[in-house]
Amino acid sequence: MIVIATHDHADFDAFAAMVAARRLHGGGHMVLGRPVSDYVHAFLSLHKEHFTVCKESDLDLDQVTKLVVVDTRDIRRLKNIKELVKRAPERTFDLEVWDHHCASGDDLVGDRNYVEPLGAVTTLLVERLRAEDHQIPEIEATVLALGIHADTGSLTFPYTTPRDAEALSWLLFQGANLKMIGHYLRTRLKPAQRDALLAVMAKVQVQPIVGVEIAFAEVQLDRQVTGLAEVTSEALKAGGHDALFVLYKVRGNRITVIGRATARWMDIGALMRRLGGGGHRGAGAVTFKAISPDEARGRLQAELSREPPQPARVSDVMSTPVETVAPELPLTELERLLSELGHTGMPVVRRGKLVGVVSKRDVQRAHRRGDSHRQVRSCMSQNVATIAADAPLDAALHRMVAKDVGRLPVLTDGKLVGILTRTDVLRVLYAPGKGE
Ligand SMILES: [Mn+2]
Repeated sequence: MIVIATHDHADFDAFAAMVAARRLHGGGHMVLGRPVSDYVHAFLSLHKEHFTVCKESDLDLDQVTKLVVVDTRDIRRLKNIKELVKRAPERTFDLEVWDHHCASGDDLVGDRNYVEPLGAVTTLLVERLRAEDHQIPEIEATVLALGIHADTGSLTFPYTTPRDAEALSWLLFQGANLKMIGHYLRTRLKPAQRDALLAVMAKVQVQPIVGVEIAFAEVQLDRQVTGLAEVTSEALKAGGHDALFVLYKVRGNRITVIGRATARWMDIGALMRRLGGGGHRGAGAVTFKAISPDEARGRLQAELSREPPQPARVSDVMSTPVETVAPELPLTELERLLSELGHTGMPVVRRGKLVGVVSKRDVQRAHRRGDSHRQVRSCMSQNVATIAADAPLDAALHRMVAKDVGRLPVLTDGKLVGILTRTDVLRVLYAPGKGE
């Protein structure tokens, strides 16, 4: 008897990997611990005939000849097969592990271990199905595609690999149903979650901390609502904040703080662990007992100021020292200088003070007007958008887009200390794992 299992709270990647393992092995009992994610639950209740699942207690464990564990190998996440895990060290069955997570201190080691850092573990199993020339029925191809979509954010999360995209493409060739994929990927809030979302949105206050804007909300709920993590992410998405912390007060004096961040310079999980909770980089939570909202907020604020967010700053990225020109420089000289330095524009400085910016385009315009014999000051822009050296890079990016300029002179105490160009910003935006 083959048993296929995954971690508790199975998500689509976990479930899809089980379905793929079942096909690879030509059958098997899929063990699914309760609860599973809402989306997997909704999918399963409609597709019961296709995917029979069971509990460990339904099985005669002495009959197990092979155990396939997918999407985790961390023993602590396998409580739903704790008897089999207990037998693993002196097992009489074959053990196969498929995973895409980093090693933890408490890992199962199988007879065969397929572990690669892909966006979705389903990808790894799909590659094997493809290599073995399996034909996948439409419903199964749809589940497998959902697994890859779910764990890669539809191929947009930073750790997505070209192999995830290739596996997804193969599943479409196999007939994965896009209408059904779209249906199960859409976030659908339950009425109680919608009410909570409205309450959060109404209470959001944005507070600048070390120059970045972090949003807070304090919400009183009249009953227990499940899925507040989802509510918090929807509020973050709708508000467009870098990070959002919601203090949910339910009954008595329990307060659950849920944090979510889109900015990579915030590590919500680390912050929540310091407060006694948990989570990962983008999301985390902590529950306080016997505490007032003011106290809870105070602890959160204290922790935030003890280890403040570290966004990239203008001074980390700007070009310095900066080459400048005087307003009296003839345009012909400026042109020569620009092409020699390979710049498309330069700040104009008189007696140490920034008085304008002049660009190649300004010079070309002067040419067309027949003004090329004149000086820099005749065609420079005087109303110059600038940025402070300690401003977050994000603020500089917004200013560049809002003013539609390609360079921002960087000032400290009114003194020109550098220049930030589109090229500087793009270099950071395209760098893996850095910046915003
Ligand atoms: Mn996964």
